[in-house]
Amino acid sequence: HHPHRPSVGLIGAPFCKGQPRGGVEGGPDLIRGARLVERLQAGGCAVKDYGNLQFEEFADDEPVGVVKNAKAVGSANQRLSEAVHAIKKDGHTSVMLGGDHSLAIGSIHGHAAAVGELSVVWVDAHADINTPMTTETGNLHGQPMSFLLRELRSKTPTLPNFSWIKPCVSAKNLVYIGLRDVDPAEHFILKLLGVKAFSMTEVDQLGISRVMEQTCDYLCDKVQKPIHLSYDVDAVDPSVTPATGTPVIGGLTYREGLYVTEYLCQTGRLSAVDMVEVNPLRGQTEQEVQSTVGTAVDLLLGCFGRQREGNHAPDYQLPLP
Ligand code: 4U7
Ligand code: MN
Ligand code: MN
Ligand code: MN
Repeated sequence: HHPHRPSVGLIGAPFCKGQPRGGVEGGPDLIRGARLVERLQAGGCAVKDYGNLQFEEFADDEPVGVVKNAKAVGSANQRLSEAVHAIKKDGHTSVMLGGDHSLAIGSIHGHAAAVGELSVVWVDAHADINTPMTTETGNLHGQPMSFLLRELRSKTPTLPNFSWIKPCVSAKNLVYIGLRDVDPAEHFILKLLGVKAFSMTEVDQLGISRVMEQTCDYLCDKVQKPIHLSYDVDAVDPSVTPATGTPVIGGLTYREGLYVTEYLCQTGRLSAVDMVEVNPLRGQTEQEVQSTVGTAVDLLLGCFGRQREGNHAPDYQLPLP
């Protein structure tokens, strides 16, 4: 492989209990089926596939207030956290294929356990920062950031199987891109903590290139922290990624979505990536599923050096006549 390209450690998390719709557990195998590994390798990346995690089932997973499936979500994320920790210790850039976005708890936790202080770029139509006290749906895929932020420690109860979680992200090290469906309590939290957020309004105002410039100016202080990119495919417009559980009109174009990944790649600090919320059962047609999965793969290739202008290996030699 090209020595300047990072090696990728791939982990599948076929998990759906952070939300009510079946199908999202099919994400990892579908994305692999679109030849992700082969295409990363063709681009010069070494890839180690750690396979799919298996998760414990709980017969007695009663709601805690309105919050659903806490035991299953807590346990799945503990396993994922250990897996991502191991992938980082093995020296790879971690790629977690979801599964629903509750999995960011384990992925970010395991990443932080391995590397220490990190920055999080959260690309999503949603802020996923409800606490178990503010959530209206009870779905844990709308809450992962509330368990990870140090500043929210005193605002989140300890759910069953969540006691292992240590909040490990500071509000000043978090940036949102693509927001357009934020609950009132979430909006309050973002303002309270002063979280940097580029909603679709800022994307319209500034254009995606200045959004990425400002994102990196904001995160890239003197200490060069590793970046965790948590990419929910519903950040991209549903005309491009329709096969997802909570589509919201007015999202990133394919080109804006891809630009985010290309820009973060060239910082050289991308250390872990989540690609979540691909749900084949939410596509109306085979074409809708293919468009969603194909976009997820393209976004991952963008994270690992694929350029739209083209690429060639450093040792490329023109064939002679
Ligand atoms: B996703 C929601 F109420 N905010 O809390 C909630 F609108 O991972 C949606 O970003 C959460 O897809 C969406 O359930 C979670 C709702
Ligand atoms: Mn999300
Ligand atoms: Mn979302
Ligand atoms: Mn969703």
